[in-house]
Amino acid sequence: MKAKYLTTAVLAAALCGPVAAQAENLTLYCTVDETWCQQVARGFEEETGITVDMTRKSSGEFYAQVRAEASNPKGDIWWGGTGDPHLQAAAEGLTEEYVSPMRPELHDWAIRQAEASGNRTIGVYSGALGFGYNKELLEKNGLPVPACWADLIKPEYEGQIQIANPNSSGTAYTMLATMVQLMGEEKGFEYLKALHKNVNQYTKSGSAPIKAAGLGETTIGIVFMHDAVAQTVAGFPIVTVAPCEGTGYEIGSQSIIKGARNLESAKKFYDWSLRADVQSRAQEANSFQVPSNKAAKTSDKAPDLSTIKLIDYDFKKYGSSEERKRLLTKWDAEIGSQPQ
Ligand code: S7P
Repeated sequence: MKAKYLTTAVLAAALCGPVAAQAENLTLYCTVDETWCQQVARGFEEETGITVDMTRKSSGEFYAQVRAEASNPKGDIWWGGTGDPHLQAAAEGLTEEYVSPMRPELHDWAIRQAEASGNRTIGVYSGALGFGYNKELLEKNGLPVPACWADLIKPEYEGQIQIANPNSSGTAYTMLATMVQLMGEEKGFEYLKALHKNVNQYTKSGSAPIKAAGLGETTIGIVFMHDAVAQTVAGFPIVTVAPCEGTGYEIGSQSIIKGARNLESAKKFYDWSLRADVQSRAQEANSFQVPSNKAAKTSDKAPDLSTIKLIDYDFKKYGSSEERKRLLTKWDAEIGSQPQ
């Protein structure tokens, strides 16, 4: 009888062949420029054989999506985007704790981001906020060259400026938090109200305003300086400005989503993206942020953060759930909803 069962089992194995290894997958929520998102998704896939399903959205949009999906997570890792919404997600328990073995290779600013979040996020790159202008349009419209934040609220720039909406965009939230820190809350909001008169459009994505400036659809775009440099490198007549009063900056971050279905793949991607050789390739995707791995190559086109007047940006405070919600609600009520 026993022999008969064995024979049946051997026959079944012969008919079905070896048990197929289960395919590994990763659902990647990506918040940098599309070209860089594609580069990391395909690069990781090629190196590991893990199939990557990547979607690109802005920082505030993915924060809202991760929150909405919390009871049934669909994403595994949220990679890139300004640090503030990653910190907010960490504080709200939407992301997993993870201590990467890559940490000793990283700059202190990247590790501080991890420490501020109870190890639920970590710095991948850094970049300063500023603006860029289309020098041909500026000349054509007979406008003076802007050098400071104060210039952007002058009446001659009415309708000439684009910036994103801080609810969807991490770049624009960095601008909002920067003004509050640079000028104090009252004066910062007065400044944003004055700027409102000169804004022709609040876009969804943070880098859209400088892409529009490159195409001649607006004269000035308030963006991260590396996004303005990317347009110059792509051949558009864009000049990048580090505002004379000083400026804020971002620690672009990554987080593993709480309840990730492909947790091991997410950890592999997390460690992989912190590698020096992987980060050195960002410039090939026309992305000029400063990498968090100390041995990664920073492009000579990247804005040199050591020569830019940077404020002492309080990431913990402006990435906290209460402060981010409070400032965004105030911006909606006092600026976004107001006629221009
Ligand atoms: O384009 C790169 C970059 O500026 O985009 C990220 C940004 O947060 C995503 O766009 P949103 O402003 O639309 O959220 C930055 O982290 C990154 O440097």
